[in-house]
Amino acid sequence: MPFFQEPPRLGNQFDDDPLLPSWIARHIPGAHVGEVTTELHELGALAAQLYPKQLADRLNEPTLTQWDAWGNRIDQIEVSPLWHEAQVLAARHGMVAAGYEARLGVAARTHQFAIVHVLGPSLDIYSCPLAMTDGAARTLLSSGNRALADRYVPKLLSRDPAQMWTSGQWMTERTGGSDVSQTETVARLDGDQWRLYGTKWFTSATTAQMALTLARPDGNPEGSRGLALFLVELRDDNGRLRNIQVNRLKDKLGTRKVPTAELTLDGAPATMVGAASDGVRQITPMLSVTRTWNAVSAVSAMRRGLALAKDYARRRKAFGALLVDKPLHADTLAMLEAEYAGAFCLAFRCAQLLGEIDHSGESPLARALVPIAKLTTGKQAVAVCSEAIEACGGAGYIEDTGLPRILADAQVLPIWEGTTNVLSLDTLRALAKGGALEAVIAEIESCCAAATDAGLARPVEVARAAVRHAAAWVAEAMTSPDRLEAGARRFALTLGRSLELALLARHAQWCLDKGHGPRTAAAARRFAQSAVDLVGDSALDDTKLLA
Ligand code: MFK
Repeated sequence: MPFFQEPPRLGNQFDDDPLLPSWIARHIPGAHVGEVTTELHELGALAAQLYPKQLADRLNEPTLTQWDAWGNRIDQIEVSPLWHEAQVLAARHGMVAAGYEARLGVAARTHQFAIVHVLGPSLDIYSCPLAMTDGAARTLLSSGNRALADRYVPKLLSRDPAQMWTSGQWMTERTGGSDVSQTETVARLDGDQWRLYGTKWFTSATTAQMALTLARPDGNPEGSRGLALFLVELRDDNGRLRNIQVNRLKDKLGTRKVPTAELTLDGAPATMVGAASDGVRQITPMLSVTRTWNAVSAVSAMRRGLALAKDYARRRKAFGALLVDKPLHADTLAMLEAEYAGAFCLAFRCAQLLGEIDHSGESPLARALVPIAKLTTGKQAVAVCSEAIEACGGAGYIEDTGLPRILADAQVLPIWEGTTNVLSLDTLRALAKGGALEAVIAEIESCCAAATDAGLARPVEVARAAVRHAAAWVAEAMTSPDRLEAGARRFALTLGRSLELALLARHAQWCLDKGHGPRTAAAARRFAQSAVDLVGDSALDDTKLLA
């Protein structure tokens, strides 16, 4: 009988991972833990059922039809069958709406992102339009424009698939997606109607019904202050695009299910959301929300890779034993699990803080943690997903196993919504506002102080030492702008990894105290063995020689 390797299978994506149930038990108000746990268990089963569909749908990608048979410009985008199903599931399961429901108070965001974490990886990056939809709802609610919020937010937060709208976020132009001050799109008044003219270079999920975007009202000055924030309804009542042309769909390394397009706006009608300037500041609520989605999606991408790699290790025999029983393979999986656990704690802490922002506005801690969580987890997702497919050997590199897509999709996470370097600089900007570094240090210290078990002594020591070193470095580097900027990524990653370790140790202590077992403590100890303190001055002259 010839040998055929059994492929990895996906189990219930809630039950399989003890970390999420313990986090829910700790952070969801007691009266609701049972109902949320049941809901997540059912979604975990749904996620597993959808996995074979994802594999079967692998080669279906969005298509653009620009012309009909009679020469009319139609620019119709058709998405994959699983995307149609994802739209229905996302609405029904409240993947956006749950974050705004009052019954769980500030824990609504924990509930929402737990749903995203369990179900999201089975929806072929439908998380992208959902993230922007959530960001648009938060931005409209924060804008003070009551009429716009009343008109659009109920659609964005609907749980009815026939009523729910999604929103795009068009910030990237040919001039780039980082320095949006160079935005070339202009806004002109046509009677009472604003109209937008320009090219948007990277508009994700162009199937959305609306978008928030930046444009420069005629006569406004150069630079980002001269930009204003606009809302665009993409289609008229007949479903035709309103003075918008889809030039092409983007040919991307990953996220290939997402219909990302390049658009020409040729007088697209738009509504100004707030004042006629300072659009970047007005869109920042969107950035905080989508960056939190990015962090949670990074964690769920790691989880998906690990779930498959671990299942494979229990099915694959080599050198006389199952991989899971091979000490080196088990050691590698343990290291990945620890990275995942640290990232999970930081992303879900960020989700919790988003809940606090929703209720009482932005705090210095939340302002700093969002970019730190996004940049740290984005990098971890690529590293962990790369290791996860390597753990499946050659099969991990073969497209029709479906495994390579995990890595290709993860590669977008450190790029969109602000690259690692842009967010490292954003971290410095957040800290420059005052009070934020102190808040990060206090967060780490309070976690460390609570982690009293002797088995957590080393993680606590490593987290404290790393943040102390980072704080000392930044205080000294302040005197040299070039040195500060050059070291910003190492500094921000050190804060991110110290936070992860401290939050992990804190959660491990809770798990020990409340009968959730010693597994999280093991993750904290393993994480403490990895590089947490990445601060280290590199001579600027050496950098010049090398770069
Ligand atoms: C699963 C997840 C899926 C997500 C799907 C998303 C798909 C969409 C794809 C994309 O759109 S990718 C493009 C994404 N592009 C970005 O995320 C932008 C990256 N660049 C930055 O973040 C820059 O730092 C920024 C554009 C904000 C810099 O612009 P400016 O004009 O030089 O900003 P400036 O002058 O520093 O800040 C303007 C105001 O905003 C200031 O407030 P004040 O006017 O009151 O002083 C800042 O404090 C404030 N601000 C800036 N960044 C902020 C912020 N406030 C809060 N949070 C922030 N992050």
